[in-house]
Amino acid sequence: MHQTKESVIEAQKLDVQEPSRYKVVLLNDDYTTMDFVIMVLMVIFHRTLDEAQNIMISVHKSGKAVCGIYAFEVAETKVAQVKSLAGQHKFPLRCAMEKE
Ligand code: TYC
Repeated sequence: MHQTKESVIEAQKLDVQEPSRYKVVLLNDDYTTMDFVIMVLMVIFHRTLDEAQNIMISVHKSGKAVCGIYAFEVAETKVAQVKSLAGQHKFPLRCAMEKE
């Protein structure tokens, strides 16, 4: 969110800062199957098949892509869920959060 210096000072005075939001990104690797990544995007990130396919291809081609943007604890939970599911299936899929 863009804020002017004045609006930051106003918001601080009023103590009305929006909570920070975090991008959850998936990173490419050579071993995780495309189908597994699509399943992760549908189950954990509630993406449609079409969206999941597009995000997966974007990660595959560019190295990473944003799966969703969430409040800190939600983002943390998504990252942990991806890591847990990938581990159960013995895939090296990496997932990280980045402050928006
Ligand atoms: N590059 C993988 C393959 O060719 C597919 C893949 C896509 C892996 C996205 C990870 O986050 C990822 N099987």
